[in-house]
Parts: sequence; C-alpha cells; structure tokens
Amino acid sequence: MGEALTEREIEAVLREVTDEEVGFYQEFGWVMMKQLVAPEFATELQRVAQERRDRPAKEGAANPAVHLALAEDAEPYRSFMFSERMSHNAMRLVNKRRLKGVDVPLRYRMDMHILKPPGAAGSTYHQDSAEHGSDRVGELQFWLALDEVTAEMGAMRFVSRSHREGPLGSVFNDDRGNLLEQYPNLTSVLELSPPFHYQLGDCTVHHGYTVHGGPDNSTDKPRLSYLFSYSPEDTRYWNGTAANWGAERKRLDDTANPIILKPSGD
Ligand SMILES: O=C(O)CCC(=O)C(=O)O
Repeated sequence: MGEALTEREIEAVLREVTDEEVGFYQEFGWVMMKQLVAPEFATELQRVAQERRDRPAKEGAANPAVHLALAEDAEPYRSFMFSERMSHNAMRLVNKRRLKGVDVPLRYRMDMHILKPPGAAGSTYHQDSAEHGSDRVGELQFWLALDEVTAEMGAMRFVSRSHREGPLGSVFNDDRGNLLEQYPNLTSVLELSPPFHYQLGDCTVHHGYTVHGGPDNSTDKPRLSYLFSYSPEDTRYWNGTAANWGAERKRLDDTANPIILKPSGD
C-alpha cells in the first residue's frame, strides 16, 4: 500500500495548470496537459491500482478499480485528488469565478482506473454531464495516462467546442446510437481533436458537455489510465447521485405531451 503524501510532496509531482491550458480548455472544451504529473508518480498510481486488483476479492467487496480516492487503503490516490494543488487546478479550469465573482468549491464526483485490454471496444461518443444528470455546467473529467497510450490503443477524441452546444442527449441505455450517429454533421460543423499520443504522466481534461469517445484498442498492449472527476459543490443531480453510467431518463408520452408537427423529410 502507498503512503499518504503531504501537500509539499504532491507539489513536487503535480504541476500547476498554465494560463494557456486554462484558455485552451475554455475555448475548445478539452486540453492536453503534457507531464501534468511526474512519470514516476503515474507509475506509483499504476502500481497501487495493480496491487489492489491482484488482492483476492472478498465476497461483496466493492470494485477495487473504482473510488480509489475515497478508499482508506489506496494512497496516494486520496492525497492526490484531494490536494490543494489539484483542487486549484480544477477550479481554474471550471472558472465559476467568471460569472459568480468567486470560485465555487468542488466536490469529488468519482474516480476509476480504466484498463482496456488489446482488442477492447472503443468508447461510445457521449457528453458526461448529459449522462450523469447534473443541473449546471462545471463538471469536468481528467484522464491521466498511466503508461504510454497511442492513438491506436484507443486514445479518446474530443469534438472541439461541442461544450458550447449544451446537452445533446443521453445515449447510454438508449437505442438511438451514439452522438456521432445522432448528429451526422457534428464533426463537419465542429472539429474532431487530433489523435493523441500520451506519454506516462500526460493528462487530458474535458468539460462535462464536450462530446468525446474513441476507437478500439487495435494494438496488442493494454491501455492504462486513471479517470478522476470533480463537480461544483452546489450542483444538483437528477437522482441525487453522480454515478457514471446514467441517471434514469424517460421520454415524454404522446398523450400528455403530443407532438405538434412532424418535420417533412428534406
Ligand atoms: O477512457 C475512455 O475511453 C472513455 C472515458 C470517458 O468517457 C471519460 O473520461 O469521460
């Protein structure tokens, strides 16, 4: 098991986000932060996650790859995610100060270790906040490479500036297909980010309304990453939980809310 780290120790392995990165994120809805954490710290996170996965599972035990930053026995995850430096980094990106005049504290939303083995399917194109059911913007997700991740290993792609489009619909637990299928003009009106090549310690962050997904892992190597996410303290969630795979969604019914006029086909 790893040790809890002091703020000073965290600052030695986690840098501040730059003004350029904050500006890029606000404009495009995502940003790549090269070497946000020191490679040896990313290796330590990977080691601790692997050790937890290798432990014999106790009956009814929680998934060892999820909520590491809340666990008693998964340091340095907690020290990292709850550090002042990470909190300030995230608050600067969220930038509630712009309209409120003050920063809004962030809550832990969730964290998880993601392992995509060779051949694993790509990620469905979606918007996190539309899936999670938050009532306001501000939620954001960091995706930290715990090993080298090439584009062919299924590195995510983001639809640049899609965070300005508002909610485009939830797609998990739905039969209408991912957002690229539902909005065939999305990547011609807007632009898909370039294919990324992450080095150990590189991290992207994306806005809750940025459309993102990714290709299959078409290599013979596993794709290792750590996803961690915050949400503004005052956010309300539809079902009172900020779970990753979708608050319940129901379509309106034709009797109570009849359709006014169906558009004629183009
Ligand atoms: O790891 C992936 O490919 C997708 C992760 C994701 O959807 C997210 O970070 O919001």
